Amino acid sequence: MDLVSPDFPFWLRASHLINFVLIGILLRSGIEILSSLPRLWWRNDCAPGTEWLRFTKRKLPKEEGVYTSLMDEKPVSPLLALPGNENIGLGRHWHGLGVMLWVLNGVIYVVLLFATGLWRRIIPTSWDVIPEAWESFKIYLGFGVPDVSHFTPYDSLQMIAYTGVIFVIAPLLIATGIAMSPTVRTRFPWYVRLWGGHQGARSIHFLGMVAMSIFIVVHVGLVFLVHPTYNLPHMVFGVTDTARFAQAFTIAIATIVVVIGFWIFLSYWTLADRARAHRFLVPVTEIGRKMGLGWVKMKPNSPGQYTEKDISSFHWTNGLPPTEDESAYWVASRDKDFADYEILVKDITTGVEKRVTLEEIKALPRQEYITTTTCMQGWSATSKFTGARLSDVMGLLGPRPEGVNYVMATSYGLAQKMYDNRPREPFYSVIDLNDADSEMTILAYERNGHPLDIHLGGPLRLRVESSHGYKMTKWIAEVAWIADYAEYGDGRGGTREDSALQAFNGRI
Ligand SMILES: Nc1nc2c(c(=O)[nH]1)N[C@H]1C(S)=C(S)[C@@H](COP(=O)(O)O)O[C@H]1N2
Ligand SMILES: [Mo]
Repeated sequence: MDLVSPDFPFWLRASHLINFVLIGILLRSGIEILSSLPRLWWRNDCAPGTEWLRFTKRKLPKEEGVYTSLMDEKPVSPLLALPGNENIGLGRHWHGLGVMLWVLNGVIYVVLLFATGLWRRIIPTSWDVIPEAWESFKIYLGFGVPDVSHFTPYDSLQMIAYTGVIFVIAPLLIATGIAMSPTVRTRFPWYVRLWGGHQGARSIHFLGMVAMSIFIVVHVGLVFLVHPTYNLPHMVFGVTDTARFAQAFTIAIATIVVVIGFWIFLSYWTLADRARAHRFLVPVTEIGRKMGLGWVKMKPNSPGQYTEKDISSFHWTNGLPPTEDESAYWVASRDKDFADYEILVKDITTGVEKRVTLEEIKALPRQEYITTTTCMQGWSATSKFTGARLSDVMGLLGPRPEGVNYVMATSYGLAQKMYDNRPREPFYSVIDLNDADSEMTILAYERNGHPLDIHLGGPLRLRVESSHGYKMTKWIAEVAWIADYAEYGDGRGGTREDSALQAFNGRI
């Protein structure tokens, strides 16, 4: 076989180490994300009892609207998850930061691999690798080790495994990760369908993670078991200098210990001051969000993208309807079938406000579409929603003055859980004008052709199709033009941002 230099150049060793650190961040934050809804489905309606895998003993009630997804969250130790202890928001930011750096590192690695010609050491160019790999595999099965002359620097089995990890599994993880974004789903529904919908993408993402984890365990194990006197100096110093084995071994073990320590440190650093972690992580991940999806404008589904056939038979819930204590008004109105229901539409920048009845909202032009809701916790459900465009409702105030930058929607209901467990405050969410003006942002009053179900926000809820569910305030009390969201709540732009430390930008 034609040999490229067996040496490992510095860039290769550096990107290998960086990859190790980042994969750990991705795996650990991935565990955090999974723990917020520890179930996996192939079906997009996520009906209770139809999951193909679950990591919780809790049985789900079959009835809709009695059990919220927040109740399904499961705490995981900070030793295992990043950051652990039910912090899905921060877990997602770590995942986002990890992905940005991992993809960057991966692209640099692949470009250099091709630029230097070193790809020839990894990517098989002859079918001979298959019988050769089979021979090596049989030797390993007999607890033997192929002769060192086979490693040039990789043997056929390694070539197949590395090519599979770099050019199949890693791209698969990226592709299925993208398929879980609500912005991508709204704009390119065919792409999400390609993966079997949101739940298919989520399940395949999980299986890719399992494959990657198995690879890591076997790979690290074999480095120490198969010709370690050659491998370790090669990995650490770039050359096969068996005389420096002891030194390389020590450095490799010390590096692994330090990296694991660093992973765990990140968890405790995050948990020590979650608001600080949010302040650090969100602006950094926002770069990726903006570059990736900030520019995408939503447009109504074209006919046929979703059909009535796609409508889910089950719809998950987050948040329960207001109780008498939370809103006596909402409860009294419900008892009258919402005949007198009204909301407040205001412009906080000028002080202008207007009471608007449900009837008036229904008299505005109807906007109707079939859409998939996703909660960033992981579930999805497809429904047809009908309502008035938010821009038409806000338009009842007249032209929008200069100085308005956001729309804030506040609920009659209270948040499920507050940061620091302080008394619960009304649920609210804030969206920017790009999303507020979208034709895919409505105040919905019907679902699947009947009045909006109580548990899904009846009689009126916000729908922001560009975003995850946490942007969609249910049981609307008030919609307002505001200049800045820093003055409301904890200043992060919504209840789930304040209390679950989600990002203001809900498009990913
Ligand atoms: N008032 C109110 N609105 C809310 C919530 C809530 O707890 N209270 N949860 C939000 C979250 S996190 C999600 S995922 C969606 C879920 O919408 P659904 O219950 O209609 O499926 O509602 C959002 N709107
Ligand atoms: Mo959610």
